[in-house]
Amino acid sequence: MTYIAKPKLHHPTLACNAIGFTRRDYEGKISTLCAGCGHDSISAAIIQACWELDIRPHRVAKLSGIGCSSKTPDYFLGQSHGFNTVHGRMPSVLTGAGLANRDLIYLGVSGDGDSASIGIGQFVHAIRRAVNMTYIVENNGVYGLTKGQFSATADQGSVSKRGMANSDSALDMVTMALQLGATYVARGFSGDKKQLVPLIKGALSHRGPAFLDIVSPCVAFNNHDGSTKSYDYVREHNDAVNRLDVMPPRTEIVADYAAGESIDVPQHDGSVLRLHKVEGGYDPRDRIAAMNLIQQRHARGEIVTGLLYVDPDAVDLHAHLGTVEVPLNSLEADTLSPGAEALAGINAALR
Ligand SMILES: Cc1ncc(C[n+]2csc(CCOP(=O)(O)OP(=O)(O)O)c2C)c(N)n1
Ligand code: SF4
Ligand SMILES: [Mg+2]
Repeated sequence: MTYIAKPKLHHPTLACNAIGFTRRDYEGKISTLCAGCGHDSISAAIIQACWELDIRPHRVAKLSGIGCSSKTPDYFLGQSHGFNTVHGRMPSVLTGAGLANRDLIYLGVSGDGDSASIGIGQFVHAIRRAVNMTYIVENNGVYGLTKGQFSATADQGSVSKRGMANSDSALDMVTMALQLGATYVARGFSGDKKQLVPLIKGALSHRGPAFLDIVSPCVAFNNHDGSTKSYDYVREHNDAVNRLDVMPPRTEIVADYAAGESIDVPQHDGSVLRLHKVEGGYDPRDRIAAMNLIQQRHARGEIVTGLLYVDPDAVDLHAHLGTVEVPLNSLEADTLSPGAEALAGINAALR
């Protein structure tokens, strides 16, 4: 694969975060995607979110499948762990890695083709099993890398670049994630960085399966009239239900809002998600209401964005399985092999 390394030099006055890193420390190689591709904006938002959260890059494991979207982990977090899997297989590799080493922050990056077609089974089971991860689908409604065929998320009736209408029903990954038990579900737009960065920060701070569907226009194959994933269409039909602030642990939480206009949702790591309501009365802690809202607005041709659902009491796969608190590779021989006496006890209990 060809790539262009970024020069390491940077301006000495660049701002540092609390652990002394500049934004440059969270960058990767120079992108080889088409100029204007939405996926590059998402990479920029991931870089900004990790910098703002003071995440140590070596604590992140970024995993992806195959596609333009799945290439993007090469363009951010160059000092993090990375695994570019086979097409559609990112979720199972991430599940295994997460079970082996619970100390890392898992970031899965995929495309609508990678996750909604060949990898649909993998996506379904990773969410259903409550794997602790941030799962991003960079959704452009086409297989960008293989020249723009409709993907399973392309809306019925939307028109291809060559003028053909899509006759198949669309699959909505947000509704699926809600039904499957994801405990943090959001939809964003690559063209709205102000909304996107907090959504990614919230997902990275969440313990449990966090799913983000990010509409990300493909300028080469799906940015024309008749497409429902073009910049113009999304800008005209974007209906944001809330605005999110993520306050890291140890931040003083001051009430700077009128009662009833915001909701604070504490997370396991001590951070707090503060949701400023845009839509009167919308409460993202109600899963059924979220599903209803998405379907109602979809029927009107609108794209609902924002934090659509969060479960304040989320638990993850480690909690379900009762796994040990430390990474498996740090377990000593006497823990892994407790001896003949302990084994005899276990056997006796099974008789
Ligand atoms: C097993 C297998 N089947 C098919 C392909 C061809 N292929 C490469 S990428 C891709 C789809 C990518 O679409 P998406 O995940 O939406 O990514 P995008 O390029 O749109 O970001 C396909 C079908 C492949 N690489 N491997
Ligand atoms: S083909 Fe589409 S998805 Fe791929 S890099 Fe170009 S604009 Fe982005
Ligand atoms: Mg795609």
